[in-house]
Amino acid sequence: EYPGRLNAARVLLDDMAQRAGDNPCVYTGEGVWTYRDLLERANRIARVLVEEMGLVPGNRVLLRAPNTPELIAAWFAVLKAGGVVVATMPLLRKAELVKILGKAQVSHALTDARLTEELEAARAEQPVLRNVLTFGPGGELEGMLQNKSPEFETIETAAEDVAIIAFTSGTTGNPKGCVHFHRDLLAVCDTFGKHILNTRPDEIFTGTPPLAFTYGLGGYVLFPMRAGAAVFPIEKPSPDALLDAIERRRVTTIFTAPTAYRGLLERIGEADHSSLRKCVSAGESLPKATSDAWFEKTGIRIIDGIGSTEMLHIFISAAGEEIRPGSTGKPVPGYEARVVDDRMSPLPPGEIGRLAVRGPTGCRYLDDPRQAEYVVGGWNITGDAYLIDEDGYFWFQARTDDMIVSAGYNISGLEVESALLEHESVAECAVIGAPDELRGQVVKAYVVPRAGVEGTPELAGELQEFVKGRLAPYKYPREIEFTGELPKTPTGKIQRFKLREKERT
Ligand code: 3SK
Repeated sequence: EYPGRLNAARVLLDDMAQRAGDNPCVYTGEGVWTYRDLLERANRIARVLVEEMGLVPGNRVLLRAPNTPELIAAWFAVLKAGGVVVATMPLLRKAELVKILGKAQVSHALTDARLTEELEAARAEQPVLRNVLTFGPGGELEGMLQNKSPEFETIETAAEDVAIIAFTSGTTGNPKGCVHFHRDLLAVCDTFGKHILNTRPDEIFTGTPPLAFTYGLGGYVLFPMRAGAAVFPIEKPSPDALLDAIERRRVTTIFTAPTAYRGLLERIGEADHSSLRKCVSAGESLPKATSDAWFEKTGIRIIDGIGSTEMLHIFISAAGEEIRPGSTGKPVPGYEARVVDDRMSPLPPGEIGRLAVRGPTGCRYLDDPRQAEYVVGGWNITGDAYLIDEDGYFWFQARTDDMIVSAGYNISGLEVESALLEHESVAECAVIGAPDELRGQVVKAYVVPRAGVEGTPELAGELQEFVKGRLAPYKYPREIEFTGELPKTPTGKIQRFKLREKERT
């Protein structure tokens, strides 16, 4: 239950700064911002948004930056000014940005000064974006903040006003905008944040997912700040950077994906990990072997969880003694989950079916007919196949759609195919997720070259660079196999499942 008038930024930042203004809040490269420092910075940015950029409540503001303290301040500034945050993965390319700008009707943008090129190119095609300001190193914002007052009265929004629109790539490459209200931002804190994480004010959070991915938003903003804890954002996430944060910054709580835990296994045993208390994993299913190996090296059981951008954050998980390695856990208090058949009837224990979930958050696609596929009879159908055991634990089986999940990133195979098909040497292609020990899956492209073109390693390298130039680089096909033809149905539909089966054998 939340009051009808609610601005999540007031609860997470203004109120916390009042109660614990001197507490560390955001660790920067050199020092630390207290809650009061972050509040004053967010207030100054809010003033720039309103007084210099003409922002009015309800305007959608695109944020484009790596995970930096400045991005966190900008995120709060937008909410405080009554705007709607549309955070984007920093590496998105022009074509991807054009779709988001149009779909969310983004009127304003704050972008890291190092990432302007693709955004300006997108803006040329999507003039709905009226006002862009750069921030971070070499940006325009810093100079404008000097003569702004550190006071700003947070706009009174309603609990059900839109706070963020989080984009997720659909299986077709046509991104879906997930709308979340101010109350939703608090609801995930008061479910997963409270019952599973049980955050204490002396914790320091860090992790690898971008803040634009709601998994990261929870880990760097929502959960720590609901509890008066601190965050150390990592600008260039990697296993090395994570290790450095653990050893040097003495972080207590990490949010990352199984790939990163596997990437650290070799070194975490020898590192000083004595500060670590909680390790959270999501984005892809956590195998028992990874969970056990991490426990052996650190003595810490990873908290696995499944969430979705549609649900905002994690809705099945377990912590402490409740953890059963290999299982995702049980519905987080506040959520209900079941496994259903195609007619939405619940299945008995041990039977595999579709995961259905409902609770205080849920899917609200922005103007998208796919809403009717995701929400059926009040239940959110996540696209995952699960079974429930006799003890009520949920066990992941597979994705039920064509989504590729690689190192925690959701990638649309069709979007990669579209990019490849723009290359003059590609006649046909099919992109699937191939099993991979480190990343869970890697993007693999089967390519039929045009007549007279030879499928050489050089061409494969050229195609990889070509895709990287069009899509966010994490989507490029790490593996390319040339073939004379693709498996098809009699009506000519590519049978991607046959390629997936081939990868498994
Ligand atoms: O992939 C997940 O499990 C996830 C977790 C939290 C928030 C968002 C997502 C997609």
